[in-house]
Amino acid sequence: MRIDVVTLFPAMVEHAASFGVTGRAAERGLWQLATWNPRDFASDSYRSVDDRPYGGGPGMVMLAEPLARALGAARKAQSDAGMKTSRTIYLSPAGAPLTHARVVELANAHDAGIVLLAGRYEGVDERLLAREVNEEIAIGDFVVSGGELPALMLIDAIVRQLPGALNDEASAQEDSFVNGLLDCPHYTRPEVYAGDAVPDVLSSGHHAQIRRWRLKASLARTMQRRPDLFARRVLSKEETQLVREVQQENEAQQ
Ligand code: 4HQ
Repeated sequence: MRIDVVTLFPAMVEHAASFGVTGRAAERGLWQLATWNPRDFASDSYRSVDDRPYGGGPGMVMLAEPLARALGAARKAQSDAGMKTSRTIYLSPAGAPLTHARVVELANAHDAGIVLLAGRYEGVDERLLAREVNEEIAIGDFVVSGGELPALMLIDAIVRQLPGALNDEASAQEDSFVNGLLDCPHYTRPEVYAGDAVPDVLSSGHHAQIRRWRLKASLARTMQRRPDLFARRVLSKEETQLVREVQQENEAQQ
């Protein structure tokens, strides 16, 4: 997997990606990162990358031309490295909300290069987006100061899905969202913390009961905290029974 990022802050992206799961996965050769600074593709002696918005208003807009040249260089580098295709993604609050399903699709297309455009200021000239961008992705309904952190979040979510990226392959399969449910609660030592004991079943060694307890806890949490996710979930026979138990326990509590 190869990911190229067009950014005014290449060191921010490279440094952040060098830690933890993404850093180790790069050392293992599972993915490669390259960054491209639009400032290096500016055409005037000030190396301008932004200008005032037509129509007036606050803030600045990123110029199309330096971005087009930076994106072109990124795609050429991917092609020279043997990638058959490149897909350009702009990180933007106006994009399609990122989902685990989209992350898995992008991670599975390992032979297609990914080019991420991280904008600053008020955004990017719309004509550049229309000509050069295949897809806009939002990491949430809130605004941050640049596309670098959203790009890093997308990178991290993709890279942790690559086979061999996690030391325990099972952990990627049990996380929140993987089966359309929130993850269950986790506990470690000590067995009693601040007067609170770990649920008995988790120390029982009874694997079937532990699995059932965790599934039930995931269902209960998802119903409580993410009714939108829960409504879309098709329940198995076992899950229907567990949901009934959760509802009975909740009614007994009222
Ligand atoms: N920005 N999801 C504005 C975001 C964002 C988001 C990135 C801020 C683009 C120009 N990106 N720049 N939310 O807030 O992806």
